[in-house]
Amino acid sequence: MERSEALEIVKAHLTEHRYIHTIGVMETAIELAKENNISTKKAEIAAIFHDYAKFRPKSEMKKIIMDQKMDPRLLHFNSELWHAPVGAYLVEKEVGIKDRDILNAIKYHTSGYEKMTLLDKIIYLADYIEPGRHFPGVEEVREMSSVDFDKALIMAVKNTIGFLLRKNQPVFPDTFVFYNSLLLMEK
Ligand code: DGI
Ligand code: FE
Ligand code: FE
Repeated sequence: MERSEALEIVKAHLTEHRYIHTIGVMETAIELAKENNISTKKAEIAAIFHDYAKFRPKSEMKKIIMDQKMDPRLLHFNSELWHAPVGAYLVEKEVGIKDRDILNAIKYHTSGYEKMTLLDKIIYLADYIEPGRHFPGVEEVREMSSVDFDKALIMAVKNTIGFLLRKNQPVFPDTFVFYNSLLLMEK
C-alpha cells in the first residue's frame, strides 16, 4: 500500500494531534529501520496504523478482546493497553493488511512481549521517541537510539515501568517480560 493511501485511511480515525504523532512515528520508524538494516516499507505501514484503534469506544474494544479470544488478562489492566491488539485485529479486518510482521508490530506496540522482533522493537521505540514526545527522560533515549538501539529500548521500557509505578498503576506482565528479555539478551 502506498504511503499516501495509508495516511488517508488512518487520518479518518484519528484526531489532528494523534495524526501528527503518527507522522512522527512513521518518520522515526523509517530512520530506525534504515539504521538497523530492515525493510523501511514494513516499518512505514506499521507506524502509520499503530494507533488505528486509539479512539474506539472501550465497550467495542472489550467486546473484540472477548469475541476474538485475545489475552483475557488485558481486561484486568489499564484500558490504554487495548488499542494495540484491537488495532492489529481491525487493521487486518477493515484495512485488509495481512502481513503478520506488520500486524504483530501493531499488536505489541504498547505492552511489548517476550519475543519482540526487530520490527516490533522499532515501532515501540519510534512511538516513544518521535519528535512530538516531550516527557522526562525522552531526550536521553532519543540520543541513545542512534548510538545503541538496544540500550535505548531498555531505557524506554524502564521509564514506562517507572512511570506506571510512580502513579501506583498496575504493570501488564508482558511489559516486565519484555524488559527482562532485553536485559537477559544483553549478556
Ligand atoms: O498510544 P500512544 O499514546 O502513542 O502510546 P502507547 O501505545 O505506548 O500507550 C500509552 C500508554 O499506555 C502509556 O502512557 C502507558 C500506558 N500503559 C498503561 N498500562 C501499561 C501501559 N504501558 C505498558 N507498557 N504497560 C502497561 O501495563
Ligand atoms: Fe499506541
Ligand atoms: Fe502511538
